[in-house]
This record gives sequence, C-alpha cells and structure tokens, in this order.
Amino acid sequence: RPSEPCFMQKGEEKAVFEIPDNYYPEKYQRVSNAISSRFGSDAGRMIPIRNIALPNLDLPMELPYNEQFSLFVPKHRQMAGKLIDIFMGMRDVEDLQSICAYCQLRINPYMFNYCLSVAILHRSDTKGLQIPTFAVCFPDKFMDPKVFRKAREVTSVVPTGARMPIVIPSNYTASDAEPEQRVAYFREDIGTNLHHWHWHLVYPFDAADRALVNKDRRGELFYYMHQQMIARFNIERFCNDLRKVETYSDFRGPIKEGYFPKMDSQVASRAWPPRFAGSFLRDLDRPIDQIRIDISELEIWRDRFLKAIEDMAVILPNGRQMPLDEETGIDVLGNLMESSTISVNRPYYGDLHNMGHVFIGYCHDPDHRHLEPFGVMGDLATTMRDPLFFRWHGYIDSVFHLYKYKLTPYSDDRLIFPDIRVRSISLDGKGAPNMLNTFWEQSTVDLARGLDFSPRGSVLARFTHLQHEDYSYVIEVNNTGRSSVMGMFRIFIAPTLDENKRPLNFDEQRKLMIELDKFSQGLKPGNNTVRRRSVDSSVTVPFERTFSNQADRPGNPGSPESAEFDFCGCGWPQHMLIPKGTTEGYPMVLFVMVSNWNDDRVEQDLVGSCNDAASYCGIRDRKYPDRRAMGFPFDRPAPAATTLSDFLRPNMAVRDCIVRFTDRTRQRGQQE
Ligand code: CUO
Repeated sequence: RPSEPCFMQKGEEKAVFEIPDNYYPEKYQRVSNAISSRFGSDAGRMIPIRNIALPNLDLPMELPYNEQFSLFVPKHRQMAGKLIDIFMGMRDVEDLQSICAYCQLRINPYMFNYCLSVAILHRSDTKGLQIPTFAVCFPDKFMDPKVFRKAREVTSVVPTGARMPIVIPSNYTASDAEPEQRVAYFREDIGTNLHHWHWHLVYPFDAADRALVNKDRRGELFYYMHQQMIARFNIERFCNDLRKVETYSDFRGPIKEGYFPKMDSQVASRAWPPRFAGSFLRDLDRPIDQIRIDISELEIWRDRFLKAIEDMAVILPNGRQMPLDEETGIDVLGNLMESSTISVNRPYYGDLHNMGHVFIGYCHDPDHRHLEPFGVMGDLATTMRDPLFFRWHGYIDSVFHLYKYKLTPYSDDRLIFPDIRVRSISLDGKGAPNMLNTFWEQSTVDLARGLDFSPRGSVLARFTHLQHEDYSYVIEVNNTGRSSVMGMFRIFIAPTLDENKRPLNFDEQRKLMIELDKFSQGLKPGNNTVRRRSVDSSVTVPFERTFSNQADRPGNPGSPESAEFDFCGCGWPQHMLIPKGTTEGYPMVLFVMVSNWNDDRVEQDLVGSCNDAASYCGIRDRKYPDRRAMGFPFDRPAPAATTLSDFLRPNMAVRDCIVRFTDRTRQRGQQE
C-alpha cells in the first residue's frame, strides 16, 4: 500500500509524507519522483520525513512481505520482539514516523501493524494517539471476501456520495447441517475477535523491555480472560441446544470438527486453508518457519504441568522447586502456560498453549510440502472463528481448574462483609421485569482503509450481530453498621440448567458464572438503593469503541474521526454482554456480592488511564484494580455447597431471570 498507510491520520485535507529518496525500496527508487507527484499532487499538506541513521532491520525483514504472520510461531515472535524494540527505542515521534516510513514497504504488513500498535500503546509520547482499529486496516481477517469483490465493483462505478452499504452475510461459513454453525454468530463476531486480538496486543509475548511483557498479574489474566470466553461460549451453546465444549487433550486422536473459514488474505493473496473433519495432528517440520517439533513434546510439557499441579510446585531452571501458593500460583502457571518471556522455566515447561495453536494451525500441511500457510488457529485475529479454539482453550482452562481445586475453599471471613445485607437484586429494562431481551442488529463500518485497491472515499459494509436491550441493575442493600462504608459490587450471571435441562450443581454452575460488572459504591447506614446501567459494565467497551466507527451516528456519516480509536480498545464488546438466550426464554440466575472495598482495593492513581473495561483487560500501566483472585468468589470450589443457595451469605443475593431472544433484525439506532 504505497499510497496511504493505514495509520495515517485522516483529516479534511489530504496529508502526504515526503519520504527521503533513499527510503524507497530499490525497485521504486528510480520512480520515486513519479510516485510522490502521483500521490502528492492533491495533497493539502506535506509531512517531511526525517532522514535518520537506520537501525539494523535484518531480523524482522526475514519474514517475506507477502507471507502470513503469526505470534504463535516462535520465530515470528522473535522477529516481532526485535521490531517492537526498534519502535520503542526511537528517540521521539518524528524518528518513529521516519522508521515507519522506511519499514512500510519492506516489513510484512501484519507484523508491521502489530509491532507499531504495541509501540504506540506503550510509548509515553504516543499514548492517546488515535489510530484505526485492526478490522478496518485488515478487514480480510474478519469477513467474507465476497465483500471485497463487491467493494471493488462499488468503488469503481458508484461515486462516493451515492454508495449504498455492502451487506455482509451472516452465517456464511457452513450450512445448518453443521451443528457448530448455530454458534457461528459468537465465534465469527467481529467484536469478539477484535477484543481477543486487542487483548494480546496489550499483553505482548516478547520484547527486550521486560515491562512490556511483565505486567501485573498477566498470567492470571491470561487464565481468567480466556476462562470467561470459554464460559460465555458454553452458555451460547446451551442456548442453541449444543453440549458443553469437549476439551481437546488427546493429541493423537482424530479431530472431529472441520472448519472452512472462507476468507482470503489480501496480503498473501491466498485463501485461508481449511481443516477437514477427522484430521490428525502430525509432527511438524517446516524449515520455512524454523519449526521442528514432535507431538510427543506437547505431551511431555502437558505431563509436566500436571505434575507441577499435583506437587503444587514448579521446577526452576536451577533444579529447585518453587511452591505454587494461593496468592501467586495461578499467575506463575498462566505465564508458564501461555507462554511468554516471563515464564519462570521455559526450557522445561515449554510453550504448550502457543504450540497447540501452531500444531492445529498446520495440521493440513505439517511439512510444508504443499507450501500452505497456517489455518485460522494460527492467527490471533482469526483463531476464535474455529470451534477447535474453544476445545483447545477449554483444555487449558481445565488444567488451571485442577490447580484451583487444590486450594482451600474460601472461609466465611473471606466471603462475608459484616453489617452488609444485600436484600435483593433485580433487572430493570424495557418490558417485563427481570427479563433480558436480545435480537439481531445491523451496524455499519467503513472499510475504505483496508482496501488497497479502492479509489478514495468511504466503503460502508453492513453486518449483523447479536444485541440486547440496555437495562439497569437495582440492588437493595442494608448497612446495619453505624458508619458509611465502601462496597465492591460483583455481578455475575449463570445458567440454571445443564445441557440435559437438569439443574446445575454448584461446582458446575460456578464455572459457568460470567462476569457482567464490578464497581465500588458508598453505602450509608440504613437502606441503600444502588442503580447501575448495563452500558457502564467494567467488562465491556462501548459499541463505538469496538468498531471505532461513527458511521451509524445520525447526521454524521463517514465523519473524519470514523474508523479511529484511542487505543483503549481492549474490552469485551458491549453487544455481546448478554448471551443470546432462546425464543421461549432461557432461564439464568443473576448474582451479586458486595465485598469490603477496603480489603479489595488497590491504591493507585487512575487519572488519564484506560480503565473502563478492566475486568478482562486490566488497566493500562496500572495494577489490576482488585486484590481478590480474578473470578472471585467463584474461582475456587466450595465442596460444602451443593447448590448456589447453599453458597449464599447475607452480603449476596440472586435473582432468577429470563433471556428472551426475538428473531428479528433491527438497524442500529432504530427503536422497537
Ligand atoms: Cu488468546 Cu490462545 O491465547 O488465543
């Protein structure tokens, strides 16, 4: 894309970078003048690019420009780590801009985008910089390629003002004969995939600056965020008459699920390879990716994890044992499992989770004889599309749960908040009380930046996603003490029935508790009514942030700010906060616990930080804002409780509710 880098600020006037001649790749150097006059002739502003002493880019340039890039592939991770270091090490923004101008035509675009995104997110002089969301730079990773063919047609024939949005079909990857298709709306949702991509951008695997990798409770958040994704997916499955995810742990057996992504990579000009039902993992030997590894290695790592949990201790490189204690054990395990460069013993525990993605991603061409790239499992932006993603992460989750089963159940003094009684919780929204309403919604994104063929002007695409009516929680709390206190409100929701429509026992149900919100609130002596809106959830980012798109705002189509966001983008999409439910009404139970904020709080200054989706993403440059274990109070078993009611304490309350799905599609902004 020699014309407009995806990161270029979009304004009223066209701005064009003035690139030093020696920055052009050799093949363009002779025609550099022609190129700059072609793209600069209608420029309102020229931005001179500093000619700097260039750092050594040999390592990141080893990845060919038109290849796929995967953070799961160790070699790619190293190359990206180096490029991140280079971007982080630039003296100021002008130098960063300069090195980017140099890299843009030389470095693999996916790797370039990833590394620059990580750098912009972490450099002190680029915080708050508005950049377009990934789905808009690389729409090919998120949608049916037919859209691009139509876009080509539209942009070459129809003038900008008269362009109608292109409709992206929903449910285009399989027919109804494939049961897994019933939850494709979750797996293939643009927002859930963006959230997942963004999470990994906030938590990079590799960089010389350890602070980028070694973030507060990173390993624990790796466990918790993915655990919640699996729990959410399981609930969607129940709503669609599917059984719970079967964890994937027999690396030698056939893989039941096939997956045919029906996407094209615009950079590699290739279709993403499918996986046929009944495929097997095979030993990998792909010199091109510098990967040579046998399945037995995965099994050895797996067994070492199981042994560590059995012993409640991990082995350090010096041969000593490090106990897995109840405070930090999950964090240590998460870092070992992921794994990133802060694993305490990578040589011994290996790279289990990442290599699982790699083995699955390459099972169609394990020795590269067909010159095929990886399937969607090999890419962070696409991996969630594949049903097997949830089986693989479901397995990883089950290993973390094994550890949690070893911990002592929470005692009353950790659960109870003396003087605080939660009288009730209820839902207040449109329609019947304690009813959550879901439906399909159509929204619009502008894809223009991600289409390298398009003449300028917006290319709107319309896609369908799940949505729910906004609602509020109403919580009645009685403070029997004599002074005001601060309470930490923890709200979860879970199904009440299992896949056979039998009541869930507590141990199963707690693992299906999905977090909806967490917030603190002062409680005066006596009765307090606390109201909290669903749109303020600590789990989600607002719809506009997910899509970074304001094309739907009335009177503001394709405004200059559209398709840009300030990089606080990590967060579960608000439109996926509530599971789909069923047309008859799906029974769930809402739970609230008020714990003592004085025990839970983390002293820190939050001014100016991104903190509105902290539950799954943490807070940029800060500690995780809750001292309790992530998922508290449901992260540990409570053998004394057979049902949720057995578990309840005076500072907790539940409410049965119904999630009703209406099979109609509304336009975003349209009222029922
Ligand atoms: Cu997020 Cu496997 O860590 O996909």
